[in-house]
Amino acid sequence: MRTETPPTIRLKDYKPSDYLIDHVSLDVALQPTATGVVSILKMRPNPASRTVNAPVRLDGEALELKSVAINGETIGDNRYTLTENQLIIDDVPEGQFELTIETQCNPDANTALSGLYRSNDVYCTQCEAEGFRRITYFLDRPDVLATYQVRVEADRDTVPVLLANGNPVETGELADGRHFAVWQDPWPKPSYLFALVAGDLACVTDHFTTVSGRKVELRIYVEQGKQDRCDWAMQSLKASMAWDETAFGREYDLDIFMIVAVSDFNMGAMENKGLNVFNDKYILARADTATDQDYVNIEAIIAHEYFHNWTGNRITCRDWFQLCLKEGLTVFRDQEFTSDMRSRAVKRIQDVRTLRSHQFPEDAGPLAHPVRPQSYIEINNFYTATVYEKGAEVVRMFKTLLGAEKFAKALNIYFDRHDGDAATVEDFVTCMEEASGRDLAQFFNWYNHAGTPSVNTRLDWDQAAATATLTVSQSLSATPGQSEKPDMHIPLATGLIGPDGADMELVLSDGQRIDSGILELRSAKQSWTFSGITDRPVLSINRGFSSPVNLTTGQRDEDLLFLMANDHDAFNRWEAGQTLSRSIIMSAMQAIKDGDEPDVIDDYADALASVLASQELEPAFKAQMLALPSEADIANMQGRNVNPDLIQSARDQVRKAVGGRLAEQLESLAGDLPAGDYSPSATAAGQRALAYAALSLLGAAEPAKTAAAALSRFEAARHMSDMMGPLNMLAGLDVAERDQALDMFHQRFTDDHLIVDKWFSLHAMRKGPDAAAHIRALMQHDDFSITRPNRVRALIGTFAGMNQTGFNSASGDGYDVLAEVVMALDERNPQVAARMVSAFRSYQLMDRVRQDKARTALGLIRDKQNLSADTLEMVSRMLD
Ligand code: B3K
Ligand code: ZN
Repeated sequence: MRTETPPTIRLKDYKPSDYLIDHVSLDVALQPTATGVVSILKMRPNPASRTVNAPVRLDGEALELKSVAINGETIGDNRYTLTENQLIIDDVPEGQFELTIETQCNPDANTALSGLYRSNDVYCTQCEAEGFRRITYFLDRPDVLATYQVRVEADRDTVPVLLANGNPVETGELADGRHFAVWQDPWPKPSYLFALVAGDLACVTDHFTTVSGRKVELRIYVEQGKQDRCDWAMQSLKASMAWDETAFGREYDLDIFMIVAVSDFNMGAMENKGLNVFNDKYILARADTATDQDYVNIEAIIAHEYFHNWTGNRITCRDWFQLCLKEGLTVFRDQEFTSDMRSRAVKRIQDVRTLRSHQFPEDAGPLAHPVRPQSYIEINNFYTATVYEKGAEVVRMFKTLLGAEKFAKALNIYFDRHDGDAATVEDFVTCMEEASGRDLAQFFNWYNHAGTPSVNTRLDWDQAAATATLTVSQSLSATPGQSEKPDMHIPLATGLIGPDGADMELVLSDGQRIDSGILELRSAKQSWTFSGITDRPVLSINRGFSSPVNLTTGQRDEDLLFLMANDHDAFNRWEAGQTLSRSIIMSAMQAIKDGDEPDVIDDYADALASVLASQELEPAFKAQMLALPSEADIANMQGRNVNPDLIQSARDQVRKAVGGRLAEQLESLAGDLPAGDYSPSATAAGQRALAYAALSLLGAAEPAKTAAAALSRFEAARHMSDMMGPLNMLAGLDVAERDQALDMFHQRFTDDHLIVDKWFSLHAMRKGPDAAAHIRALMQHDDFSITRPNRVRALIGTFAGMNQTGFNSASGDGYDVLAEVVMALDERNPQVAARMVSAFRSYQLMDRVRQDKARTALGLIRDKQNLSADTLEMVSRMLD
């Protein structure tokens, strides 16, 4: 057990730094186990600080201090104090001064992959959030912005490529087979955006000419031999640069933009100024190695990191509590980009699926926290679905409330006013208020209050008076640390649909027209009475998922079927299908429990059949209509005393019934693949998505027959998407073809680490009580390695995050496997361990037996010797 409790950092305690650093000159002499760093800091007291003659307190971690000099004069160790994580210099000259610090660090010993580390012989850095302090002593906080000049030096033969942020200024040869490169970044930046990469990397180049005619060199660095897998990434980068100019008026600002792909990385990617570092999973793609989903992810993540150049880098965060300021806004921007590049309706559906599967469970359990948290122990634990995805929803709600024009105006004010600043959420909201002239104080609750609001509606039609009264109420349950909840300001995009399928005009009884269709719910209960409603209206509310709420309309099946067929809002057509199928699954659960016959699904299947037959609807949308709510979604809806086995049986039963009823139509769709060579286009990918959604339902209906067909399709496949379609289907079935296909897949791609990851993920989806034992066996496989984050995420992350019955097995085996992995990982890489342990976040939904087993597993982790602050914080929040 730990003895000391790590300190809690609070937003209300924020104070400006006592000192500023205007310029950093860094000299890094790379050696695998003893890298020397000389840092020269041009410092001065911060005029915004109230403390005079304060000591200089620099952050540092896992560093060996060699020397300290002030204005060129070395000072003795009597002039400074060295603690485990600070270098404190009490007495510094007044005004400006220059501090020179010489340190040494050990990249090879850095298994945490934070700071400077080496993996596969490539030196790489990761500094967000607090990794720079593992490279040198520094004011490692985002509100200290400096320009940087970086000289990197290494062995010429083994480390030919030397990269850092900014523009290249000089390279040269040195004695003893060493060489160097100097980079200059003219844009002041916080230390978390620092990056350095060095190694034997291959490079693919291109260029982009910005709107004002600046020619920017583009480079993507990858492992030698992987150059032919960079085309899509390069194309996506150029598309992102062009889109940010037209959609947001943002131009790139350096002579060169570089991306480096590395295979061991704690996260997806990182937006370091001018030198983005990526998990190679989100760069490398070729038709025979990457799926449609990989192509989509690459396009979106390249865009996301590129967009950070403005939302995050040019305007950064004052402190880490403001993380959503850059992340929520940048996710919103990448969502808009994908919507413009692909199908807006399908993108919205997918984003809401992600929100429901990742953010809603977080908001409903012990890890719930506001979009802007008020305290943390380890900030890396707050790179969450709430900060990112709900943060993006909050930005989207601004757009809904303000309208596109005023929203654009607000963002322009934000970019103009705060360029070069370390800003706050308040700064951002002020821009929204100024552009719209609205008071958004109540809306601000979305930043401060955790939890997903519940919204209930009721529509009363008075035929005689030709009016319809819509009554909407809201409530928000208590979340950890927040027992009192205010009324939220909830924009609801609403329509009343007439029998002809067209929207009726929304005219309030006082004559006011609501042309935008946006109703603003601001109190616990509100009513709107619409006049001129001569026919019975069907309510379509929260269109486009205008607010991230749990909605209950209590609509009857006929109305949901009507919406599925008629709503012009594509999102709500899909949503009606989800609501209906969820209630069918829930009744099937009840029927199984009672030993009854399950509900008849004819109407629902007929509605799906007409969706599939439609000439207007795009295939990608139809594929979404075919996918039932996930087992986890049903569990979240149920809210307590969950038995995942029952959910799975009921859901499988419904899928079987639907698959059986639609078999003929599904057969034909499953065979309808795009002709010709592989294209990652949205159209081709959509057609494949539909074919494989159809195949998957057929697999539920007729497993034996479909499995045999799927195996042949797998063998005949000419690219990775056509391989993974049948494989995904087979992975969920208990048939011999599954094992045959998986074995062939592994044999064929043994040398390709990204594809071996896919193989592990497929195995992790094995359903039922033996799943945990299967995971244990795979952890003994030669290809499994606990030191490779992608591998751990592929096997353990998929198992704990996606395999409901396997992970939540009543025996507790699934929980035990995760606990063991977390404890083993924690010693090497606390960030990844803490991330993995969050898979326990919904254990309180489970029945008593499972809850107890999960609590025991969490307790075991908490009591482990020397547990990191990262994991301890997560486990404690879940056990509280
Ligand atoms: N900003 C990084 C995430 C850093 C995570 C640090 N634990 C990637 C991104 O959001 O774009
Ligand atoms: Zn981001």
